[in-house]
Amino acid sequence: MRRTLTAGTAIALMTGAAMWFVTGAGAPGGGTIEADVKYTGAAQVEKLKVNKDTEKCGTEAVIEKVGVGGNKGLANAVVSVPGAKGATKAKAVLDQHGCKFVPHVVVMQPGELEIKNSDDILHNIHTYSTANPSINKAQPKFKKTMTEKLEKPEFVKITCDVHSWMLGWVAVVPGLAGVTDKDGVTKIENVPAGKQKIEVWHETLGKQEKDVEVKAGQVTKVSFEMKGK
Ligand SMILES: [Cu+2]
Repeated sequence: MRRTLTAGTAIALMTGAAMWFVTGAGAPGGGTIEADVKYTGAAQVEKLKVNKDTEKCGTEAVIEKVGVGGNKGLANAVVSVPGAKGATKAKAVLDQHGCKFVPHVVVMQPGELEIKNSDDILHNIHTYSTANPSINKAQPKFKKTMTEKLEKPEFVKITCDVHSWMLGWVAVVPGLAGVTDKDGVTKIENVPAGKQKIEVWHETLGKQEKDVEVKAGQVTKVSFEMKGK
C-alpha cells in the first residue's frame, strides 16, 4: 500500500513538473508565441565560383534564396508582433564573416545596428532603402565595427560591392520579432496578452499575417504556409 502511494505521488509530481514547464515558458504578464512557417515549394540554392579573396571567402559561394529544412520548414522568415512594442532593446549585430552576412537576416527595433567586419579584408556596406537613408560605405579591414542608424520600419536589402554574391537583409520592425531557424521555427517571448497581429515576411516569398489571442503565461502556436511560386 505504501509503495502504491509513493508511486502515485511520484506521478503527480512529474505531471506537475511538466505542466509548470509549459505554463512557465512565458514571462509574467505576457505569453510566448511559437511560430512555425512552412513552404510548399522546393528550396532554391545558387552556387557561384569565387575567385577573389579566396583565403577568406573560400572558392564557392552558396546563396540560399529559399532555405527549406525539416518538415518543409522555411528558414530565414521574419515573424513579428507589431503591436508588442519595445521589450527588447539589445543592439542588433550584423557580421561580415567568410564573405557572408551573418546572420543572413538580422532583426532589429528601429535604432542602431552594429556592423562588424571579422574578415580582415575590405568589405563595403550598401543598403537599398526607401524609408531609411541608403548607406554606401567602405569598411576596410582595420575598421572592425561601424554603427549605423535605421530608424524607420522597413526590410532593407544589404549587399557588398566588393563581393557581388554577398547578400543580407536587415528587418527593422517596430515590435517584438524573431527569425525562423533552419526548420522554420521561432519563439517570441514576453508578448503582451490579448489580441495580437502576427506578421511573417520572407525575402522572396512576401508577407502574410494572422490574428492570434495571446494568453499570459502560455504558449500560443501559430502556423503559416508560404506558397511556392
Ligand atoms: Cu564584401
